[in-house]
Amino acid sequence: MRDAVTTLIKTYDITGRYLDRDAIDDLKAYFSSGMARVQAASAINANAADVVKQASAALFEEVPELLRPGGNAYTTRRYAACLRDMDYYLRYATYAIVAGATDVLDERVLQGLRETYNSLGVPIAPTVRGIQLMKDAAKALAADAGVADTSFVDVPFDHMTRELSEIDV
Ligand SMILES: CCC1=C(C)/C(=C/C2=NC(=C\c3[nH]c(/C=C4\NC(=O)[C@H](C)[C@H]4CC)c(C)c3CCC(=O)O)/C(CCC(=O)O)=C2C)NC1=O
Repeated sequence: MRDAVTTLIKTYDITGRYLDRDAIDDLKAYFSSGMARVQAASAINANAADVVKQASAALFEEVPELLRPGGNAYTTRRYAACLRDMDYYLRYATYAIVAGATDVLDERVLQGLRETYNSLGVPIAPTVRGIQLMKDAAKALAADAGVADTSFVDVPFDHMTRELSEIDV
């Protein structure tokens, strides 16, 4: 599991190079956005339960058949599994925000996930929709916490969306 700094160092170490101007620019960007990353993650953490609750409620309103007999989130057990998955996506997104890298998502969340979902019949499109709804909520929370440019908050959510659905967002 790597963050923005260790990823950069690894890249340069492989070829035995000193950090060049590009690397220094990347490092400056990472460190200068550090407080904003921590602020955003902290605002999301403090409201995580609400984010999951509201995003899932909005998702089930948009796709009500998920909760009906035959739907993948039908039965208490599967409903709970769905909310738990949403919570995983949100929590790991906050780790990736702090790390400034999506490595943690590839390693801990996305590996084998599509296959698992496909074998259990968990539909990808509404899952992706749920992730995007949480992204909107997370951005709003970061903005409320005083983060001026919240575009970095998009990155982990869009990464999970892209990897899950293999489509461009
Ligand atoms: C930390 C990394 C991690 C992830 C991401 C993860 C996901 C994950 N979600 C699962 C199931 C599931 N995931 C869902 C999710 C949904 N169903 C829907 O209709 C909705 C679209 C969606 C919620 C938004 C459901 C319902 C199940 C249970 C499916 C079943 O057992 O039939 C399973 C199968 C095993 C289990 O039930 O626990 C895994 C491994 N597990 C992990 O350890």
